[in-house]
Amino acid sequence: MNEIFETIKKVALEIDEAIKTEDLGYSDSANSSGEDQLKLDVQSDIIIEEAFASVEIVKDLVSEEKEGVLSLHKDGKYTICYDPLDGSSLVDVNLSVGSIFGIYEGELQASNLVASAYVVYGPRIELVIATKESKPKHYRVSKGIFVQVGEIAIDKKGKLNASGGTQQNWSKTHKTFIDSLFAEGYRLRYSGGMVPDLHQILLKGGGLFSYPATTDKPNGKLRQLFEVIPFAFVYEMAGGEAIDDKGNRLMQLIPSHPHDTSPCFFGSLYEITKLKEAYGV
Ligand code: P6P
Repeated sequence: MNEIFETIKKVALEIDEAIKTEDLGYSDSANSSGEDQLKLDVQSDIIIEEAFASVEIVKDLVSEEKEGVLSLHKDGKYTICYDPLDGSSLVDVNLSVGSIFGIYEGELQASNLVASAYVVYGPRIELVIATKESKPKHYRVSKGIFVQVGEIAIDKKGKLNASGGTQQNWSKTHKTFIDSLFAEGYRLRYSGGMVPDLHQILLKGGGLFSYPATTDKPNGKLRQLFEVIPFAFVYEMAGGEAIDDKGNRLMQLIPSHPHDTSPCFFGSLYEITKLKEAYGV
């Protein structure tokens, strides 16, 4: 699997370069979720697809930016589901964005995730790789090289509250719960970029990231295979929890379509326990 991680490092540097130099305009297409595609979305997707085309252990690719499954090597072992540039619309206001990778072996479902990784493109390029062997490993680019700077362990209780979705479309239960955290002194930290928002909670003492079911998105907004499940694995391996609005572990998800979404909550033990009480699950 190390060849996959080295390829992720390679594409991260190329995508970061594209972010800094490419046209920020919109392409004339939309992705499978009906979202307008930035030229950067398409460019990042091409960078990843071309890089993995030469990695023979990769059987298939599933991209947020493409419908269906792209077959690469029939004798390959792993399927990589990825969001090439999550939050790309934030680039034109110079906020951090990211790439997310889920590495699956067998059927595309959470129980078959064998590793995940994400890259944060911000003031520094950072990479987190989660496997079953250890706490997630945290890397930072120094002079063009990814250097490990530590392992990630989330505190049992935090102070950050990243509350996603349009508030007027939240359920009363969710609104009451989120307000109860603020009443306890939690601080709002939400940029609209899943990758930096979740990275911040992991590194800054814990808390809660929530993207609930809403009236406009009753199954949530975030995609199971290449956003929700990869981060659920990172959070669980860091000692946190990751559940849906029924209290089920996100690591039990079985998508019926590659672009299925799920309500999702990622966080420290205290906040997830409090959420289960509030939701009665
Ligand atoms: P909202 C970015 O478009 C994204 O997919 C995630 O990165 C982010 O967490 C979410 O959507 C933000 O959605 O509805 O809160 O603006």
